Amino acid sequence: GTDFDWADPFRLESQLTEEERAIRDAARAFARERLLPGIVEAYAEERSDPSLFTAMGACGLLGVMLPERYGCAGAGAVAYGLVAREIERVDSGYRSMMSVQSSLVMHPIHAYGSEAQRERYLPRLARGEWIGCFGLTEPEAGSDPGGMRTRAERIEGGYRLTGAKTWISNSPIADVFVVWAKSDAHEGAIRGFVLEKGMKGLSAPKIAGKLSLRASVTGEIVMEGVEVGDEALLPNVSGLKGPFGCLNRARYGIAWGTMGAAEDCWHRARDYTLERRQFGRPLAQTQLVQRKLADMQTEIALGLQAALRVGRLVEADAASPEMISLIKRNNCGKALDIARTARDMHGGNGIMGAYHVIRHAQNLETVNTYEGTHDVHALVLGRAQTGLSAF
Ligand code: TGC
Ligand code: FAD
Repeated sequence: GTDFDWADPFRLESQLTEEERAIRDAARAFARERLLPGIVEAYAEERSDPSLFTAMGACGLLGVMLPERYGCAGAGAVAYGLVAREIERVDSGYRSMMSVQSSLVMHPIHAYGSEAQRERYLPRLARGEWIGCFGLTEPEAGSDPGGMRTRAERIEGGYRLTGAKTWISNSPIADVFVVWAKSDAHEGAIRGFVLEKGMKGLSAPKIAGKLSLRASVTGEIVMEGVEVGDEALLPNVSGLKGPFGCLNRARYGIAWGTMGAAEDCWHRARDYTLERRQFGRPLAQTQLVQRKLADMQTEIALGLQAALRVGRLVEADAASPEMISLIKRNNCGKALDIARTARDMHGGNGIMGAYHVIRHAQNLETVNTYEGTHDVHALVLGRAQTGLSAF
C-alpha cells in the first residue's frame, strides 16, 4: 500500500531481514526491561553497573558481528547497528559500554590476534564475564593519536610498556585492556597489546565528575613499566590502521546509535506536546511545534537510511572510512540538535531527569566529540574532496 507511517517514513522495517528484526526485538526488550528502569538514578549518581555486561552477554548483544564459534551471534553490520540504536534509545553511555566491548576490544582481538588470544578472550568477553577497554587517547594526543607517547620496549621474552592513556571508557572496571603503543622493536611503529587487570605497574583510576555520559564509567590507564610476554602483542597489524580499523566499526555503530537517542527525544517531544496545553490547545497544534517535529522526523529518517546504506556496504566489504566519517559526523550532529530542541519543547520539565531529554542532550555532547570530533570528520571529508590535508 501507500500508507504513511509517521514513525517509520521510509519503511526501514521492510528493509530488514527476519534475523535482523529478531535481534533488534531482543535488544529493544532488553533495553526497556533491563536498562530503562534504572537509568535516571544511575545517571544522577554517576554509577556504572558492571553487571550490565553479563546481562548484555546473556542477551547476545556483545560482539554481534563475530563468529558463533567464539560464542557470538555471527550477524551482520546492520544487526549490530540495530542493537546500538536500541541501547542508545535508553542512554548513550550504555551503548558506549557495548560498543567499546564489541568493536574496540573483541574486534581487534578477532581481526589482529592469534588463535590463542581469540580463544582466551573472545568467549569470556562475549558472555560479559570479562569487561574490556581500549586505550588510544593520551593527555597530549586526542585528535592526533599519531602523537602518542606510550612506548613498548623490548625485554627478554616480551615487552615493557610505559605511558598513560586518558578518557578511557570502562577502564576502572576493565579486566582486559587493548592498548596502543609505539614499539621500539618495530622501528617505532604503533602496535597493539592486550593487558590484564592485576599486572604489576598497571592501574586505571576513575575520572569523576563528568557532566555527560555519567552512566558509563571513564578512566585513565597508567602503565608504569608493565612487563608482558610476547603473547600480549597483537601479531597481525602494525601502524595507525590497527586502531583505525576498530574505530571504523565503532563509528559506524555510533551512526545508528545516535539515531536511537534522537528517536527517543523526538517521540518524547511529540507525546509531551500532544498532552501539554497552553493558550487553550495542545502545543502540538501550533505551527512552530509541528515544524520542529517535522524536522526531527526528516533528519532521523534520512540518517537511518544513510546508516542502513553504509551497513549494507560494510556487509559487502565495500564501505570506505570516509563514508563512515560522513554518517558518524552527520548523525551525531543531528542527534545533538534534536535532543536540544526536544529539551526546549518540554519547557521547564525538560531540565528534569525524569523526562530523559536533557540527559540525551548532555550525553550527545560526548558522542559528538569521541571517536573523532565533528570537525575532525569534516577534515577527513575535506581532504577526500580537495586532496589537501588540513590537519
Ligand atoms: P593518516 O595519515 O590519515 O593515516 C595514518 C594511517 O592510518 C590509516 N588510516 C585508516 N585506516 C583505516 N581506517 C581509517 N579510518 C583510517 N584512517 C587512517 C591510513 O591509511 C594510514 O595508513 P598507512 O599504512 O599509510 O600508514 O593519519 P593522521 O595521523 O593524519 O590522522 C588523521 C585523522 C584526523 C583522520 C585521525 O588521526 C583521526 O581520526 N583522529 C581522531 C581520533 C579518534 O577518533 N580517536 C578515537 C579514540 S577511541 C574513542 O574515542 C572511543 S569512545 C568509544 C565509546 O565510548 O563508545
Ligand atoms: P582535542 O584533539 O584537543 O580537540 C579539541 C578541539 O580542537 C575539538 O573541537 C577538535 O575538533 C579541535 N581540533 C583538533 N584538531 C584540529 C584541527 N587540526 N583543526 C581544527 N580543529 C581541530 N579515547 C579512547 O582511546 N578510548 C576510549 O574508550 C575513549 N572514551 C571516551 C569517553 C569519553 C566520555 C570521552 C569524553 C572521550 C573518550 N575518548 C576515548 C577520547 C576521545 O576520543 C577524544 O576526547 C577525542 O578524540 C578528542 O580528543 P581531545 O579530547 O584530546 O580533543
